[in-house]
Amino acid sequence: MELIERFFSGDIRALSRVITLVENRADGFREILGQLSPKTGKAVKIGITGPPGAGKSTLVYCLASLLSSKGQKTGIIAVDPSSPFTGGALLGDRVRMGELSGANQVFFRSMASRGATGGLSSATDNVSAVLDAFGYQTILIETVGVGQVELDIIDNCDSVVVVVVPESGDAVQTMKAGLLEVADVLVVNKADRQGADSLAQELKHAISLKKISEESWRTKVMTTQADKSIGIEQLYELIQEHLGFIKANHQFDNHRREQIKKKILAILSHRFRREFLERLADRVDFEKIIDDVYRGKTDPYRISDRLYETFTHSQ
Ligand SMILES: Nc1nc2c(ncn2[C@@H]2O[C@H](COP(=O)(O)OP(=O)(O)OP(=O)(O)O)[C@@H](O)[C@H]2O)c(=O)[nH]1
Ligand SMILES: [Mg+2]
Repeated sequence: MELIERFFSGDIRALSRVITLVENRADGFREILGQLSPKTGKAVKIGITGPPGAGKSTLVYCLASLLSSKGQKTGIIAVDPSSPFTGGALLGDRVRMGELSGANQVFFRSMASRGATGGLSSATDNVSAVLDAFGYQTILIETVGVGQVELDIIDNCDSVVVVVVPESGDAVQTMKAGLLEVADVLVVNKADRQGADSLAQELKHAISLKKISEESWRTKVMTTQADKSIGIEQLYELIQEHLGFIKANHQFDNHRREQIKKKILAILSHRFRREFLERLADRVDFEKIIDDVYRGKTDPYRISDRLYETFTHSQ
C-alpha cells in the first residue's frame, strides 16, 4: 500500500515514517504535506514552556494521561531535547511516554534542532500538522526557555502554559524572562517546595496590575505538584477556559489565520534567501570582495547595495 494510504488507514508506522520524511525535508515532503493539508486544522495545540527542570515533561505526561482518560487522542512533541539542559531527561521522558503510548492513545516524538534545516519552528509546525492530519485531537508541545525559536514555536500554539518553580526566582525574574507575556496559564510547579505559594501570590498580583483591554484574556495563575499529579484537572480546566474565551471572541480563528500568513511568508523568505545565496555563490568572487573591504576600498553596506542591485535586476 502507498505510504499515504497506510497513513490514512491509521498505521502508526506510516505515521512515524511520514514524520521522519517531513522532519528531514526529504524528497517529496512538500507533496506529502499538501496531501495531508485538507485533513488538518482540527487539533488543538498547547505549548508548555518554562525554565530547565521546572517539571514541563512531568506536566505533559500528566496532561496526556488525563486527556487519554477522557478518550482524547494526544500527540506530544518535545522540542530540542538535545540541548545541554534537557539531554539527561530525554531517556526518562521516553520511558514515561512509552508506558503511556503502550496503554493509551498517545504518540510521543522528540525533535532535535540538529538537522532541522528549514528551522526548528517550521519543522515543529510541520510535524504538528502531520499529527493533526493523523487524527490526534490535542497536541502538546514542550519547549525549554524562551529564545526566539521557542517563541516562534509557542506563538504557533492556541494556548500556552508557562511552568515556573520557586527556584526560578521571584515574580520579577519571571517577568524579566518574558514568561508572563506568553503565558495564558501560568503554573507554579513543585508546590511542595518552599516559596511556591508566595511566588504564585506575587505573580497573581503582578498580573492583576497589567492594563489589558476587555477582550483580552487575563493570564491565570495556579500551583501544581506534577510528580504527584496534583492540580492537573484544574490545569486542564483553565486551558479549556482559555480556549473557550478566545473562541468566543474570534481570537482563536484570527490567531490561526495570522499563523498561516506567517507560515507562507516564512516559506517564501526561506526560498528567496536560499536562491539568492546560491546565485551569489555561483557568480561572485567573495575573496575579491572581502579583500576590497579589508583594504578599505569599499564597505559592507556599499558592496551589499551593489550586489543587491545586480541580483534583483538580472535574472
Ligand atoms: N519536588 C517536586 N519535584 C517535581 C515536581 N514535578 C516534577 N518534579 C521533578 O523535577 C524534575 C524535572 O522534571 P521534568 O518534568 O523532567 O522537568 P522539565 O521541565 O521537563 O525539564 P527539562 O525538559 O530538562 O527542561 C524531575 O526529577 C521530576 O520528578 C513537583 O511537583 N515537586
Ligand atoms: Mg522536559
